[in-house]
Amino acid sequence: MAYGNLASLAITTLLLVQTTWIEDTAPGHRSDAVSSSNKHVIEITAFTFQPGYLEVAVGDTVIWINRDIVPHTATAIDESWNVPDFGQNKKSTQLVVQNKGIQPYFCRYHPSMKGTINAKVAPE
Ligand SMILES: [Cu+2]
Repeated sequence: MAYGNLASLAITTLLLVQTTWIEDTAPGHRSDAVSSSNKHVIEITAFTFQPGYLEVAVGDTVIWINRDIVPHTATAIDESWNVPDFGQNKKSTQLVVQNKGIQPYFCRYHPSMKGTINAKVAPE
């Protein structure tokens, strides 16, 4: 009986050690998970998307922030997606990238404003 209690105490201690070890390594796993669905910010200043070319992964979120005093849009040239009118210093509606491939876009109000998103499939 006494031996049995000792054995269960030893097992409990072992489990505690194992739990601690898992907690120590968990933050690394969490940051890996975050990096598989990144957020990207494109700022608009002086009628220019910055950066004008952005590589993302499918499932990533792209946020446009307008630093100009006039409204802009971000609209796929093939119309497959559209981030509608967003005013000064306002974050756009967040776009979650659904399609892979090179996706040129423009501003509906200022068609000379152009940018490109290149969406790749995220590695497993
Ligand atoms: Cu514009």
